[in-house]
Amino acid sequence: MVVPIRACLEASVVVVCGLSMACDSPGGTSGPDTSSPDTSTPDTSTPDTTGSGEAPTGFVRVPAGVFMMGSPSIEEDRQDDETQHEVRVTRAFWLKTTEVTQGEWQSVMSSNPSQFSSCGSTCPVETVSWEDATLYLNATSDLEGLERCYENDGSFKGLDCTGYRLPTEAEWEYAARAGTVGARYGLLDSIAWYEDNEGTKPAGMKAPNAWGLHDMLGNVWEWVQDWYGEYGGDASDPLGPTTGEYRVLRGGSWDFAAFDVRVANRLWLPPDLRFSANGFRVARSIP
Ligand SMILES: [Ca+2]
Ligand SMILES: [Ca+2]
Repeated sequence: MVVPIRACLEASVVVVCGLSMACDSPGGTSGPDTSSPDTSTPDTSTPDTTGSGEAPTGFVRVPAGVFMMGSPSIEEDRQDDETQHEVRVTRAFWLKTTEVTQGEWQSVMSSNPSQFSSCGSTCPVETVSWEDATLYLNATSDLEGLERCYENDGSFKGLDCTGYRLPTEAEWEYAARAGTVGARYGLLDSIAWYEDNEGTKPAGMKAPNAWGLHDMLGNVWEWVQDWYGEYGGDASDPLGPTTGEYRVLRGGSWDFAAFDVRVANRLWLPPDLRFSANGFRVARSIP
């Protein structure tokens, strides 16, 4: 019996699969999406009047809005934990246009944990855990005199914190979609580094989505704020489960097959796990 990578992803052996890259694509079922992306516009019935500050360098303002989180039952390669539900993002926020790079990490943390350090300073930092990411975020807030968004025990202060933080899972998917409703926000080969690469690539080389965000799909998986769990149904500004064992990652990466490189796809790993396909992206609530 052939065990598709999906089965690996759904089981706790995901780490083994990822580290060894022993799980191959089931083959023939998941070629790149060559259909035109759906570019329907988001629901604008709720005027976005939140947050008017100027975005930090390298960030874009993601407007408030409403979207369908998760994937429709007809979406090819969807998985059971992608139950569609309506999410209202009631406050605009800032999101970095690229993954955090090795150079950015080095300048704040005076180290570079990346396996692919030879890729260079513009490549995404990887081999960082969720916990490592929060240390970087607090350190970055300190450098700019901003409030730390993570307590010493790693707990999150919430969306009122005005320092640097991870995007929530809902914010991440909303931003990745940028108003689109399909599996991807563009043609996969145009927007993402995914399977069959030998490592990471410089951030920002592939085409961005409609909101100017690069590599939301591919290059490195991106840790998001939330604990992993079943979706709780329609919600406003959801933060995910209050506790858990695993943190969520989004977007797929350089070594994952096309069917895992979808905006609704969810991966979950222990918050202290470091792996060469995992990085993150920075968000900030707008003061
Ligand atoms: Ca990415
Ligand atoms: Ca998944």
